[in-house]
Amino acid sequence: MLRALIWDVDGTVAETERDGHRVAFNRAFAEAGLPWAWDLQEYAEWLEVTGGRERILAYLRRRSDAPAGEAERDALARRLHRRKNAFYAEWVAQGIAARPGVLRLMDECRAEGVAQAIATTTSRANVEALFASLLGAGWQTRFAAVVCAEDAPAKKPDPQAYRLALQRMGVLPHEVFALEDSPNGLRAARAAGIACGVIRSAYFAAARFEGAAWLRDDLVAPPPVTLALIRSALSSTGGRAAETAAI
Ligand code: XBP
Ligand code: MG
Repeated sequence: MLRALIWDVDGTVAETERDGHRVAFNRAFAEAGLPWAWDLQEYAEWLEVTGGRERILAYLRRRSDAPAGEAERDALARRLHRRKNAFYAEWVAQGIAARPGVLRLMDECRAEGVAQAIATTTSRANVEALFASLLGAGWQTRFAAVVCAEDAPAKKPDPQAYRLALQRMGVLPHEVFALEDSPNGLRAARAAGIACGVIRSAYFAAARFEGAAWLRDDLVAPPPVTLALIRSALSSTGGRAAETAAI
């Protein structure tokens, strides 16, 4: 029985990476007087590192013009990441759209009493900004659990965020279904024993998604992703070894 739907955030709920996070990282670099900028292609490579602070730190370790000591690099990454999140919040405040079908599926969950949770590697402040913009001030009441970077420091593909969401909701892996857009996100859900459908996003359009319950370009192309469709995917996988099936 489907008791809960767990949402990934970036790329799944909204297309936030290309014009949101990426540009905000670049603004933080520029503000700090650093001659670094991630173009569309380079950002695709750095997106493999989940977590914005971790992404900056990995980049600093690679650059010869970054501080040589790990402690200084860590301090710089934290500083840049804080500023990056402030720039990201500014971007979200200008107005952002959910991906097609997301709000409809969230409403369907509410109407049918299916609990919802968030399991993301992104910072709490970014989740706050995004969902307040999409759903309004009382957005938290919609979710039985909101698991962010601060709650689950072991980032996807580690299953920590998903395991914590299960624990906080008091549900078992075979009773829930996850929605993701990235290979690391899919791996995290599967490692927690959760069946997972993938909605391709701009940055992972060509990625391979082995073990997805299904793989789609969006939630709306016929047949649209509804709770009935998710229930049928969950029962056909038994919530365990989900196989990729195009629907
Ligand atoms: C995607 C991420 C995040 C964002 C940046 O998270 O990897 O790191 O790119 O946000 P998800 P932060 O798909 O799990 O929602 O700077 O706050 O980490
Ligand atoms: Mg994602």
